[in-house]
Amino acid sequence: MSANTPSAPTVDIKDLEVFAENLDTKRAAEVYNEHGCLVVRGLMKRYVPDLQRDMEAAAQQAISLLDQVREVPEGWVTPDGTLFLPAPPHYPRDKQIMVLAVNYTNSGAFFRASFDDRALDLVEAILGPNIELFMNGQCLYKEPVGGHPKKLHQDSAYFEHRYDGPVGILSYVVDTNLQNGALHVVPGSHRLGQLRHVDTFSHLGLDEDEWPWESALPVVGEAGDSIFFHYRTIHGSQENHSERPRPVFINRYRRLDDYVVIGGTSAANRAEAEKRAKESPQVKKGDRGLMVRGFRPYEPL
Ligand SMILES: O=C(O)CCC(=O)C(=O)O
Repeated sequence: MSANTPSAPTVDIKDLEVFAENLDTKRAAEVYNEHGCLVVRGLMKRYVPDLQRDMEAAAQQAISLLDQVREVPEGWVTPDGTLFLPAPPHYPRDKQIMVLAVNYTNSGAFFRASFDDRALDLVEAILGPNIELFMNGQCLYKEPVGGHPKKLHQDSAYFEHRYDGPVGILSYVVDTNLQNGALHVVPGSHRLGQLRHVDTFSHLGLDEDEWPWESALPVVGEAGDSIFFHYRTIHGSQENHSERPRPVFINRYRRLDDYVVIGGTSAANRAEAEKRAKESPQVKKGDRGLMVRGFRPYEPL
């Protein structure tokens, strides 16, 4: 650890936690604004059985397509769109699942979860009345017995926005703890601005000497618990050392006027994108997400 290593979080999980039953939306939004993260116990419980079924079907499908895999800079992609990383030596395969091809276009349960009323009441309290979906929904899947870590990072390293960026909601599909890869968050880190990221096993991540796991707070939770996080909030999760898969799904939302200004998946392509953005500042183009709240007035492109 370096002399500047951040200390362990002083915030306790109780400071971040509210319950979906009897949700006080205003207070929950205050917690999010203060800490850049918020845990809503039980918020997505009703979607879990269907999502678990869809994610398991997709995992089997992706594995059956491995003979048609294509190499990409981030790893390998099967024809259905599942991203694989190198597997540890003891795996029966040389590739392990990272991002599963389950999204709003192939899972009804995932799409329904994206416009859950209680979730959107909260997103509206954070972002205001007019809200669009950002991206198509994302499912991360840690295979059993050593499934990949996602190193600590800010999502803004991957998709920096002009304004406040997307609010992410990551939901557990199984009970998730320190053994199978609980999400870790660094409360308050949304105020640190954009931090320097380096290449890691799980793509862009923070330098582990500067941001060790001890600087983050693990969020142990049950299937259906949701973690809201600002796109600059540092977060990540360690390997799944249990005997069962550890899936999560992520819904992301943003204001209608917000848009990506710098994108990247590696230090090199992110640096290129930064250079391009400096040379010719980005403007909002046609990347409009589906509306989940409010109205989008006509605006010529
Ligand atoms: O699967 C996880 O726990 C981490 C997901 C994550 O950090 C991300 O997608 O940005």
